[in-house]
Amino acid sequence: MLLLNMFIYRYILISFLIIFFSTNYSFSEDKNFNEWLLELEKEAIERGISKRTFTLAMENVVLIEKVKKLDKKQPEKVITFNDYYERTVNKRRIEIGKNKYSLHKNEILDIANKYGVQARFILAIWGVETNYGTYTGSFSVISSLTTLAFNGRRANFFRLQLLDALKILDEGHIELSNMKGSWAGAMGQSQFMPSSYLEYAQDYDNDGKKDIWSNHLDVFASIAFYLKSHGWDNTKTWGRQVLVPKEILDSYKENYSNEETLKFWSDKGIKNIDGKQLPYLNLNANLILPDGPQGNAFLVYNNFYKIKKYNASTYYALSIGMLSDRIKN
Ligand SMILES: [Ca+2]
Repeated sequence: MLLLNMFIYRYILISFLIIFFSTNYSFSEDKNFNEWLLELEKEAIERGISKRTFTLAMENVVLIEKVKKLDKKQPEKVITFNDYYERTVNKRRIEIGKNKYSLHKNEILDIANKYGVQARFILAIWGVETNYGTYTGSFSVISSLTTLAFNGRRANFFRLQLLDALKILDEGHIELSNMKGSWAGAMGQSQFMPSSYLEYAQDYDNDGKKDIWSNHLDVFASIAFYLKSHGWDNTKTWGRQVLVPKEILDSYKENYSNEETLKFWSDKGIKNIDGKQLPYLNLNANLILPDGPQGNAFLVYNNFYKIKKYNASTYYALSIGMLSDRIKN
């Protein structure tokens, strides 16, 4: 009788657990997942991550249904640059950017100077990535990355990111419960993936922690160091919006290489967006037509391609450049 009661209680308990976890967890994955975790643990320990950190991080890990869905989602339908720009660089974001500049002026100018990246670009990236640190993502980085590493479309990539995230925990920069990010593991106010964090995150205030989640000095320095490490030149800007004569638009793709200068384009009749002459300089400048000949036109310099190292989207890099101009003015 006692045995039967115990059996019933266990059955009830297991049913309860299945119902409780079923939103995030499929029990058919159970066996595979445990084997996978054992392998991961072995690799983590080989990489010098302590068993204690691994156990603490992974004991309550969950596979997140929402992350699986987002991973399978098709890319958004194609939008024009103007649509993207309206979403990304609205009036409010420009105003907040200017206010943040005033608020943090001395600190951000010190950081701009130390790393060699103009303050307005640091602010623009901070503004677009996380709305100046206010939308940093609320997913557990460890659970998101585990979900993507266990059965995502780019499992190998995310497995390495997960191992890097464990290393960050092991180094003590952030508590597990505060290690939050986007569904795909981009972390904190600068939205660094764990591998970028390990290479570029900075402890600017020297408190022993590279805190891109809640320390704005570390955030500014980390963004600046990322750009500088990719070859940023703070004696130059990113580029400019331009007016292009019809003959050039008609023949753009066939006739021009990507190695021309401002002088060259000025001679071809390209003007600044306000109708003024371009600076007559030997500065390399590439003509970019993000939506083809009918849309906006830009001449971009080397720094533009450094912004693309942060996020490979052309719309993104143009928006960062334009937001930085609006913050400056
Ligand atoms: Ca710090």
